[in-house]
Amino acid sequence: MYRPARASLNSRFLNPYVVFFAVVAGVVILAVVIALLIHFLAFDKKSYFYHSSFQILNVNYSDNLNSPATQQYRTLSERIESVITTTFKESDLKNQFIGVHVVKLRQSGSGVIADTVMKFKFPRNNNGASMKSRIESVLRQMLNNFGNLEINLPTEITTITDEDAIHLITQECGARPDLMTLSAERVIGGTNAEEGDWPWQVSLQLDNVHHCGGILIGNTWILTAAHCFRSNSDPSRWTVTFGVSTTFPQKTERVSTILIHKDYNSGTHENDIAVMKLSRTITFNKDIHMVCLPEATQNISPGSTAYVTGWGSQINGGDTVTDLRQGRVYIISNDVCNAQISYDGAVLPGMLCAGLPEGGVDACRGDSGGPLVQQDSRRLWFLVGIVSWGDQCALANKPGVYTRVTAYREWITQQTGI
Ligand code: 4AZ
Repeated sequence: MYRPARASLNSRFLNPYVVFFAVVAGVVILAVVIALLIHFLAFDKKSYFYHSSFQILNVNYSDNLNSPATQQYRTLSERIESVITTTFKESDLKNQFIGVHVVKLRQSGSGVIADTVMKFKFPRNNNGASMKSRIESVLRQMLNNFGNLEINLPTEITTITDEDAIHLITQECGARPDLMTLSAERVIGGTNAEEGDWPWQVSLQLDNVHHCGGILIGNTWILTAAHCFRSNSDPSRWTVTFGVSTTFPQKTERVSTILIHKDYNSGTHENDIAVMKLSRTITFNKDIHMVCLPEATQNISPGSTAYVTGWGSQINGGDTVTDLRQGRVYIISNDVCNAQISYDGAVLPGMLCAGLPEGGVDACRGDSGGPLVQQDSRRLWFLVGIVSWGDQCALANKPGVYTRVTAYREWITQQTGI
């Protein structure tokens, strides 16, 4: 018997599977649209920075608080940072608070003022002024909660731009702008660096060709190795480039003076240290700023992590590279480094070893004069070594040997005033 076609069409339309999938697809599309709307209206967060100065009443200012390298500076800044962090983490702004950093401790009468930068994340549509007053109100509640610090609360906090925050942070030594995010540490060990990762690293160029690494330690001073000048020490033939690429540098500066340690010994590698003065003062930015120098007494613990960076060759006897590379190594005690299978007594007290027991990550030719750095408990970067020498590169039991910066701390001050 003949059946009209419509009937079969009808039955296909009413197929429960088709209806089900159509409904599911519709719900999914609606959910995605609603989720995107909620995301952009409520959850698309932006970072906001605030500047605030806290007066510490029960700590007397002393010269020990002049430099972030001293234990007193570190301890006091850590206490202030920790009290402020705890306060926000226990408040209703706990999900918005990202971090706080003491950018400077300064003298006020006989007491101390701590200048801080605080970072928060709020949805974009939030009212900035109301957030500022919520932050101020949380700070006011902190009054009873300062432990053994007696703090005069700031009457006001100031909203600052991202640029102002970066400026405040990068005026300080060793402070990369990422230090307030609690992000996981980058996994590195023989990989390319990104712009701003090692902002104190410079390339020292002889007749415009990369020759050695160097380290920005002030706005006119570069620290490096004495052996970089064995072929030539005429400042007019040297330039300094900044940024991760030596082919497209962010900045190039001329050199006015080269000061080489007068007792540098090319046979023993002793006193392998020199400083260069730049012809002009450098304006720091997020990608170009100075590292911290440790105190002469700072203890460098064997086994602790350090990073070495440079444009040196990737294999023994190879060419230097044009994009900055970074490697993670561990500090090795002079005793271990002087073992017979290692350097058999050639590592002198003014030197420091770092590497991996099995080799594989190391400085090499062209890295000389560059930095070996470590992070302190406040995540500030300190220079502990200057790439100096080694038996080839990355061999097992033949770690890199560095000039021990703590041993030359006085010498650096005598030459540069830093
Ligand atoms: C060099 O030739 C050199 N593996 C620098 C560092 C090391 C070896 C050689 C350390 O400048």
